[in-house]
Amino acid sequence: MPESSVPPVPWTPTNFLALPPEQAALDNAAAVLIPVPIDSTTSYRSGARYGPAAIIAASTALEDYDLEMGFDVAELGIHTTPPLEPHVGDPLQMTERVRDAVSYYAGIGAGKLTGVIGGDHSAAIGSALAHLEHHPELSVLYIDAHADFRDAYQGTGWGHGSSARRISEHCPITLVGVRALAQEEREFIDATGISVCYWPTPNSDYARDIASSLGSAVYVSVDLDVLDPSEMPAVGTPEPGGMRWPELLLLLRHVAQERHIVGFDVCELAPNEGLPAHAYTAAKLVYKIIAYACSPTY
Ligand SMILES: [Mn+2]
Repeated sequence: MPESSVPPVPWTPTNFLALPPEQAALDNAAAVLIPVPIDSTTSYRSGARYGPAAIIAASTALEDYDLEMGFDVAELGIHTTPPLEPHVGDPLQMTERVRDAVSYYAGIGAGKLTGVIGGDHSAAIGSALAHLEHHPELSVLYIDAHADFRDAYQGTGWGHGSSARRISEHCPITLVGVRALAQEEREFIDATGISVCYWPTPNSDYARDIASSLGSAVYVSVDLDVLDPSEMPAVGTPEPGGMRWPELLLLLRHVAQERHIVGFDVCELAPNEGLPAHAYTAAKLVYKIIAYACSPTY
């Protein structure tokens, strides 16, 4: 159909927040989102490959105005790229693909907040290492029910069970929310002095103490299974005793205020394992990270 014959009726954009072209254009966007629909390295319940599409669909129902922060998040400008094509032959090659894609957007101009929407948590490796290329002082805040510190798992060192371990080989990392790990992971973490905030924590100042463990530039990696399964059951490996929504937001807002969040990922939504509310919760988390990291007020 020739363009001139398209009727001038309203169309719904298919990007995050369903933004009109002027707010979704790359040039003016403060944030870039890259959907990474992979779940090849999932070990229990698969389906995270459907997470990015479900999060973007749910985001179209979010209010652009953020009541907590008091500004319109859409006005920041958010560019959503097409989904990255999975490489299912080799997790290392997928990691390199994610790194190449994220590095391109993270390297544009004065620096746009660049986020990955997963997909299983193996996407964190390539995304974090891409930001390290642009911020040598980077440290990583890794929020997950699991330590992801196996040297290799189910035949690969580039899957979701090894993400934090691979990242830690290149830059400082702080684990938050951990409540399930293998003995070998516990021994390695204790021996190497990796910073961990196990969950639940008796420390009421956890947000302040975690922020102070991080360097000036921070990459935030969120496995949604850090949330309690009562709030977020739509994940590959739901683990009881998790963080509550307000506890997670308190931490993220505090880190955004005290440090510079340069990139992030939100991973492991398996939408078919939950209700529409759970995709909506995941979309709201992406939205809140953008609001906190790009707030014009601090
Ligand atoms: Mn996990």
